[in-house]
Amino acid sequence: MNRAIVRPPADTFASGLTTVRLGAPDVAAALAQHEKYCEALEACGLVLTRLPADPPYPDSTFVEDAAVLLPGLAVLTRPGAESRQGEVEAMSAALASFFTDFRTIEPPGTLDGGDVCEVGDHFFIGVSHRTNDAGARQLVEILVESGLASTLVDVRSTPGILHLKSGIAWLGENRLAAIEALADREEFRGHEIVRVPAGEEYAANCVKVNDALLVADGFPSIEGKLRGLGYIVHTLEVSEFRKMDGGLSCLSLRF
Ligand code: CIR
Repeated sequence: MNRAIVRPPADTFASGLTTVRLGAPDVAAALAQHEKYCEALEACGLVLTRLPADPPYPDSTFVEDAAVLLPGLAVLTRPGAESRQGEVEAMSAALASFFTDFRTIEPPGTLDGGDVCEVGDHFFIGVSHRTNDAGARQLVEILVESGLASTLVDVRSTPGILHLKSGIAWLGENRLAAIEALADREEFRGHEIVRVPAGEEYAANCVKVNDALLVADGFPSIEGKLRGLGYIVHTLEVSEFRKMDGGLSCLSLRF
């Protein structure tokens, strides 16, 4: 992985979608947190494409949801929230600098990138309140064409998570971080699970970038557990994005 696409929050950020009741985000603080996030990605060796803020789309800083990037192939999603579907056009234009081969998720399918968890050459695809069965199955077909296998994971009745990756993250090799509500799921059998302690669920959305692991700041148990496993952990404050149901992975498309 050597590149990432990011987009800062727009001044309309606070009017985006949210289900958590943590109050309105402070846009200036969100911008500062976003800048630190970008610097951390750069420190991990990534070259960033920094897209401009996109005020008509308050959730557009969560770039991960608009595309799924595979080796040599970009899949343009069809976000499950109608207010976000227009984000894909600008992402398609940005990706045209790096990809020539594109596929799209077509109606009635919906799919958010936040529901797609790459685990080496296997993919877990969350069926959620954003990604429907039709969208997930379209992605399965696209992955098959690329010689990649996948497993659907229905998270619609898992409380407290918007997307699959709100609750699990790939930590490299055969290892996943997972919240308790997902840790024992049949779909993950055969993987080593690092259980995210109750009360620290938000930190399950961590991001492995080359040798480093980006983890949300303020979750000392899971941070200690991950350091104990030998990870080089960089903690980042993302409180303002949390207020809008977003986490570390959603803020970049890495490839
Ligand atoms: C939304 O509800 O769509 C945004 N407020 C948050 C999206 C977070 N994205 C992600 O977890 N991949």
